[in-house]
Amino acid sequence: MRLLVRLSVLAGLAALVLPGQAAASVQTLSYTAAPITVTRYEVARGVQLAPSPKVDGYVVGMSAEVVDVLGNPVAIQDVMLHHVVFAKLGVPDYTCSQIEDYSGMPAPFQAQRFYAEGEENFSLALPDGYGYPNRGQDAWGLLYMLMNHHPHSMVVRLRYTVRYVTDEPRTAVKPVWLDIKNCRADPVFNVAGTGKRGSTVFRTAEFRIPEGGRFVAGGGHLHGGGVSLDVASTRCGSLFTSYPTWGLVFPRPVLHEPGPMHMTGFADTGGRSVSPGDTVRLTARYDNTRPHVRVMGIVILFLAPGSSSACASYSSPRPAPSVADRVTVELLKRPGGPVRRDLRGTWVGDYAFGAQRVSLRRGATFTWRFRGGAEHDVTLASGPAGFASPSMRAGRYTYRFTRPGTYRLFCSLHPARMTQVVTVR
Ligand SMILES: [Cu+2]
Repeated sequence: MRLLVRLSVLAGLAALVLPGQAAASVQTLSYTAAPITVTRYEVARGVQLAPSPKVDGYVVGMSAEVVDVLGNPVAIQDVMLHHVVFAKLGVPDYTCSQIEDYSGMPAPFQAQRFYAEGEENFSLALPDGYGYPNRGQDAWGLLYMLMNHHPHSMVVRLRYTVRYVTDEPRTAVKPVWLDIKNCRADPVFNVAGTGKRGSTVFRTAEFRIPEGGRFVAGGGHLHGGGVSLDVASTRCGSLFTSYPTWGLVFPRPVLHEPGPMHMTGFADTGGRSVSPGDTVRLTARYDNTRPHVRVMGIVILFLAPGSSSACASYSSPRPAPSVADRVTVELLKRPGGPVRRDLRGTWVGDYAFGAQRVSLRRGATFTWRFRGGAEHDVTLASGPAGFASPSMRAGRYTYRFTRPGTYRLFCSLHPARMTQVVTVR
């Protein structure tokens, strides 16, 4: 929901876009969004208007990257693209518009998510004959999250390529975004990582699709520790499974657990059948032998509405086995001050934790009270069990420490400034 609210801010600005010119059939259009400053070792999040094709046509492919002010690509070792989400402003999102409290929301609170990318470098390529319809007067917004791995600030821009068809009829597709919260919250969860060797955990979310047709393309997004993402329907079983490939060369210091360098997708002219009223179930599976915090499970599918065909056995090839680097997320700042024994809680203010060194008995409950102007969170960097609070300005978050050991904690948005260590004895 937060994503939609943020994008809605842009809807009022949509009138600023300028008309362009018509051109030949399949074009490769390149756009660059406004500069973004990412401060040292920190995360930049925000929304921007995204320049878009100014004639009617169809989007048939898309990709995005981070560039510097001169237009040169920026390596992940410098500034990492956590994610960017593109949405069409003022148009209802396919999934969100099905939830009960959505129709009552004012029109600006509507934006249709149609493309997203992260560390896995997903590029959209619809199969021949299909396209995502776009009108010249449509306005796009983008929501970004970037992370700077350097001890100095950097200014970067998002550059994206749109493959666009203008004078050729295409079968229109609708983007269907599925995640483990399906519009009810930020799609983030935490894996404790306390299971036996080889154990996994999964989260599911179900969506009742209001119309039939065929999914003709899709891609997935998992974080570090991800095993698979599956989309299945009650009628046909598995429609698509996305698998990660590991091996990103990651910068030091490690500020978060590396994500996959690739996730498998599909593009399938024949499509994968759904019927009106089918329950589509998303399952995000993660390793449970180590903690994995603030992880996601997202699939974006492209639906060609129409009559549904018979079920088939849909293939989702697994990539060659690969292994992720076992990294330990470091604390960039050593927690200071006296060790406070058996505290019940502390405050989280702007760029500091109240008590930075805490010793607790096993089984103790601890509460963080958030206050201040900026959003913060408490997130496990390393320790016996994974947990993290939502990012928030106000409110409280409570966790019960049931496993002894040393919990190194930080604010995932300000890892160089906000750290805490909790020793559980
Ligand atoms: Cu913070």
